[in-house]
This record gives sequence, C-alpha cells and structure tokens, in this order.
Amino acid sequence: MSSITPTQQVFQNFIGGQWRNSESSETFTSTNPARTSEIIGYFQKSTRADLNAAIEAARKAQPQWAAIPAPERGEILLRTALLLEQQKEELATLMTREMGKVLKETRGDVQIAIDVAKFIAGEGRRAEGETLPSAFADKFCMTVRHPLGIIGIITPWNFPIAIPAWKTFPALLAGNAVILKPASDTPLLALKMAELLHEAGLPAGVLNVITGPGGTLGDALASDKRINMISLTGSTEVGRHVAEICGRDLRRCSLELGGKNAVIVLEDADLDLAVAGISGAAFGTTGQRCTATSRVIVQKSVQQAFTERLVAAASTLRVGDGLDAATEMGPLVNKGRVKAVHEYTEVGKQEGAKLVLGGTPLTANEYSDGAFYTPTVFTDVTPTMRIAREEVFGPFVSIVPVDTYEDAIHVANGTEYGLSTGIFTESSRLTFRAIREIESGLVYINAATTGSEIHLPFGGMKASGNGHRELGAGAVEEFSEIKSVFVSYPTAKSKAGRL
Ligand code: UN1
Repeated sequence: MSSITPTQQVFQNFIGGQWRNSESSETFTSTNPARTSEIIGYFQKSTRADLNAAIEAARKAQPQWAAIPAPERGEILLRTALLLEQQKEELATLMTREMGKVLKETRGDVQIAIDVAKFIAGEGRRAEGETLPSAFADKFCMTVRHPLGIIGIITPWNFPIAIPAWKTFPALLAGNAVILKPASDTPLLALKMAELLHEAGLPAGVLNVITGPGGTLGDALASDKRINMISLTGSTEVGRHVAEICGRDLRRCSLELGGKNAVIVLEDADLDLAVAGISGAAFGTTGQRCTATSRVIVQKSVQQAFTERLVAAASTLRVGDGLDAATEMGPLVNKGRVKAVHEYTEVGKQEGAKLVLGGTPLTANEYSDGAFYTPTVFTDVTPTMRIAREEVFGPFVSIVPVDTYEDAIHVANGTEYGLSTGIFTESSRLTFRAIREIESGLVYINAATTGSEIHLPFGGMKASGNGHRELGAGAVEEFSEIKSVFVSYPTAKSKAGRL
C-alpha cells in the first residue's frame, strides 16, 4: 500500500485495504485557512458507487474481524497508539495547516486519539458482559456483547483526528466494520488515521474511509439500510435530519450536536481564575468547539470588573497562523465561517447588546489571504437575544448580567441546548446545588466549559444530542448489542422441585 504524505497532493479513498480513486474521477480541494491560496491536497469527490464499494468491503470483512478475540483487536489499537505517538508532531503540523488551530491544540487533538486508542485497547481485556444471579435454582444468567455490524461515522472539522478516533476505535473494538466520512474541510487526518491502523495490523475492509460532500455522500451513508448504526458529530440541524432518516428504519444513531455553553460567574468567584478559564474556553480553537464557552452569566455586582478583565485578556491574544509559535488564536476554518460569525456581530448590535471588543474580520497584511476574525465580546446581553440563544461557533462571547444564583441557573438552562456548563464560586453549598440543577451533560466547577477527559462519558442533554454518551466506560457498549443469556442446568430432581 502506498503511504500518504502531504507532498503527494492527491489523496485517495481507503476501501478494502486499498487506496482508490473515486468512480466520479472528480476531486475537491482542502486549503489552509491561514493562507487559503495554499492547497493542502486534492481529495476524492466520492459518490454512491464508492459508498457501495465501501459497504461491500465492510460486509466481507466484518464477520472475520468479529471472530478475532477482543484482546487481539485491542492489540491493534495499542500498536496504533504507539504509531500515533511516534508521528504526533508531524500529524499536529499537518492538522494546523489543514484546520488552522494552533500547534498546542493540534498536539492536544492527536493526544486525545492516542489516549483513546490506549484506553479502548485495554477495554478488549475487560469483561464482555455481566454475570448475574438467577431467581431460580440451577440457572445461570449473563449478558454478552454482540457487534452491530457496520457503523457509519460522520465527523466534523474541528477535531480532525480526535473525533474520528473516539468513534472509530470503540466501534472497531466491539467487532464492527466502519465506514468513516470525515468533514470536507479536514479529510487528511482521517485518512492518515486509517493508514496507521492498517500499518498496525487492521485487516483490509474493516475500516473504510471515503471523502466527499456532507450533503449527498453523508445522506447516502445515513440512508443505507446495510449500515446498522450512524454516529455523527455535527450541528443540531444535521443531527435532526440524520435522526429522521435512521428513525424511519429503526436504526441506531448516536448524535453529538450543538451547544450554547454557559459559564456562571458568581460574586464570590475568583475573578482571575474565571477570566483565565473563560478566555481559554471561549477563544481556544477560535471558539470552534461544541463545548466552547459562548455565554458568561455574571452576577451584576461583578459584571464590570469581570468584563474589564476579560476584555483586557482577550484583547492581547495574538491572532495569526497557527504554525507560528507566538500565535495564540488561529483562523476560522474557512472564509464562509468568517461571514457567518460576522453576521452574529451585526445581529448583536441590532439587538442592542454592547460590543466591548472586536467584532471585525481581520483582512490586512498577514491576514489578507486567511479566514481571521477578532476575539469578540458583547455585554449587556439579555437572555432572549439571538446571540444569547444561538450557537455562533466562533471567538464570540455574550455576557449576560443577572441578579442572583437562581437567575443564573434559570438563564443557563434556558436555551434549547445542554452540552457543557461551568460555574465559578467559592461556595460549597452553591457548588453542590449547581451540580444538581444544571441541565447539561458536562458540568465544570471553577473551570469553564472545555477540557473533558476521555475516560468519562461525553455528550449533552436536550438538543445537544439524542441521549447517547461517547467515550467513558460505556464507549464500547455504545457500538454493541447486548444479549441477555439464560442457561438452565436442571437435574431431574430440581426440575421436579419447581413444578
Ligand atoms: C467538540 O468540541 O466537538 O471537552 C469536542 C472538550 C474536548 C472535546 C470537544 N475534550 O472541549
């Protein structure tokens, strides 16, 4: 098999263990958002015919894969972890070029993939199910896991290897075959991941990667009844669409969707700690995380002090090419996103919120060819404004003043989303109330909304998902069927006794 390198420029699909061109003979480009004239590579514009080939390869490979003992399947993931470790720096650099976020963050992205590979590798040796007592004599009860078959995985561009890894590795460990469609803005790292899995010994056809447009190819993938489950991370709008498609056939789908994540800052909070945490979670990854902090709900008595400090911290952030070691915030993923974020600045102004920082695309000099936007902060935002309710997915913070703790919780829980919420307070009483009262899948005390760890469940409530959790102790179970097994071993006497 040929190795992929960024200088090769034309990247192929990975189907049945081979690098293959699309039947369409068409490609699309992926570009560097810091310098959009720099093409990272040409990728296959795949069609239904390519999907069909991938499904056929997966169908052929899956039964033999499932027959391999789970610890051995785990070994392949462990070898993949070691390969990822060896290539961490190269992969991080490629990712910064393709997606834009700074090297510190792309290293973190690769590290998530490494950690997940190690964690899931170990899961191969854990109990496959439970043993449970029977209510009857001479009977034994247990649960065993069974693979679902073929898993279709659709991933976003903001975590180009972490999210493909945290979905693919447990799906594989569970004995499934996978068809992965990475986001068109960042297809390179998913292909690289497939290459490493193959090098680590994954049999041909067990993982297939096809690139192409989310609309047509994603739809074809989600609608194909030969695919037993869809796992998607993306917008709530796309999630609803995929859920409808899967719902019609009663096929399982796991959705990790949008957020409008809030951090509550109470008057007893350590403001410096709050500012540092919020600045990182709001402007890190240029605000393009589903867990990014996009609302700060602050008690009025500290609104001014907090706002001044946040603006001071954010205004010194060095925006630029993520490859430059001095850069603290990279570009948005493409120029379309600059327009979308800027529209929210216009909305915020029209709604009467007070713009206290940024609110402009950066276009001069070093920024002229990139997708750059300033860190942006609005204050005096009210909970009903669109900028307090809708996901912006950019370096954009809405500060919402409130009077009391109760008001803060009410506002925090008042959007359609429920992914991640933080609270800064020194009060242990309010800490435990907040843990109980916050309606989101992730809760942070004295920290902002990002930085969850892979051995804990990840996912959201309400419109942030459909109730599934990824990662954590249930990671493999998510991609498995569970069978309850009842084994009877009655003797003539014990059977007679029960009658
Ligand atoms: C995402 O934004 O899609 O907790 C995932 C975090 C990261 C994952 C973010 N570990 O912010």
